[in-house]
Parts: sequence; structure tokens; C-alpha cells
Amino acid sequence: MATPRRIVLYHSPASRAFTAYWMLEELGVPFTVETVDIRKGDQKKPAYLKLNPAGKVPTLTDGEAVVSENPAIAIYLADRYGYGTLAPKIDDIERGPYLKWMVYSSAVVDPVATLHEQKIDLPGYSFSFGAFDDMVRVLSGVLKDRKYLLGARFSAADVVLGGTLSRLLYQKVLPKDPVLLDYNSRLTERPAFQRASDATWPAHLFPTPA
Ligand SMILES: N[C@@H](CCC(=O)N[C@@H](CS)C(=O)NCC(=O)O)C(=O)O
Repeated sequence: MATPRRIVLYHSPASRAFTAYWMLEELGVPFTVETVDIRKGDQKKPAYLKLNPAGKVPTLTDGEAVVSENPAIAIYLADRYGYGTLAPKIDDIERGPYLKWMVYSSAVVDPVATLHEQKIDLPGYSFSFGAFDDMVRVLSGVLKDRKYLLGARFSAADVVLGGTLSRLLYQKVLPKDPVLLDYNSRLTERPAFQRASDATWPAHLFPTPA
């Protein structure tokens, strides 16, 4: 494992930044948190836009290195601090699927589910992220006979997909597919998930919907 530089996570409570927080907890590396409160508009302030011109959380700095976008943060951290454990090595046959699920989580699952939540269901053929029902079928299919995305082995791809899935199940955007619910239970039982959840998704502020 590389020696950690000074890692700072720019984060807002109850947001997609949960995924990066969970990733850091899985790795057990020391880090500090800078709160960028998206509900107060902190993400659009000039100092933050210098780090992440998209004006979104999360962003992570590791010494001089600056990374944003959850899958990129997870790949960066896993390669640097969990190479061979949370990240399959470059010549590992699972490296390809690992990267595929990272990208699929962000490029397909998140946008198509967010649109679905807004009651917008576009025809899959014309859009790069495809149709909502196809996304649910793909995930349920891959997870049907396996514990994690890569089989028995938990990886950073589960953090990226799981961070999105747990939020979508919590917000009742996804159907109660038993395969997805079981997978989510396995992930939410992890001590690192629970530490991240306790720290970033305070139940008294953001109660579980009835
Ligand atoms: N593609 C980004 C999405 C990040 C994102 O959507 N962040 C939201 C919070 S959940 C945000 O910062 N919203 C504030 C805004 O858009 O002004 C990632 O995966 O990191």
C-alpha cells in the first residue's frame, strides 16, 4: 500500500458523496472531511469550483492529486491503497469486469434511475444508458448467483454500485427485486458501510421514508 498523503474528502451530508466516504472507510486510510453543503450552495463557490468545475460533490484530494466522480475516486483509491484486495490487479482476469461495473454504475444505473424517479422512461434504443427495466434486469441477472459483482470477492466496484443501489432502494426508486435486496443487505451489514452511513446520513436529519 502506498503511504497516504493528506487525504481530504469534500463532502455533503445525505448525498452521493456517501460512496467516496464508504470507500475510504473500507480502506481504513486516515482522512479528513471538508463539508461542502450542497443545500447552502457551497458547491458553486469559486474556491470549490477550482477543485471541481462541475460544482458537485464528492471531490477528493490526496496531497496534490485532485479526483472527482465517484467511480474515478474509487478506482484511484483502490489502486493506490487497496491494489490486489479491493482492486483486482492489472493482469487479473477480473480487472475488465471490475472496470465495466464501475462505469456501468455511473453511466447507466444512476442516470436511468434518476430519470425514472422523475417519471421519465425513455426508449432504451436511443439513449446510451438504455431503459430502466433493462438496467434492473442486468443487475439482477449478474447478482443472481453470486455474493458480489466479482463473485465471492468484494471489491471497490461493489462500493460504487452499492452506494448507488442503497440510495435508490432507500428512496424507493428501484423495485423490490429479491436479488437486489439481498445484495444490498450484504453490503449494508458491512461495518465500513455502517460507519459511513452513521457519519454522513444522519437519521435524525434524513429519516428513512415510510
Ligand atoms: N457523477 C457524479 C455525481 C455527483 C452528484 O450528483 N452530486 C450531487 C449530490 S448527490 C451534487 O453535488 N449536487 C449539487 C449540484 O448539482 O449543485 C459522481 O458520481 O460523483
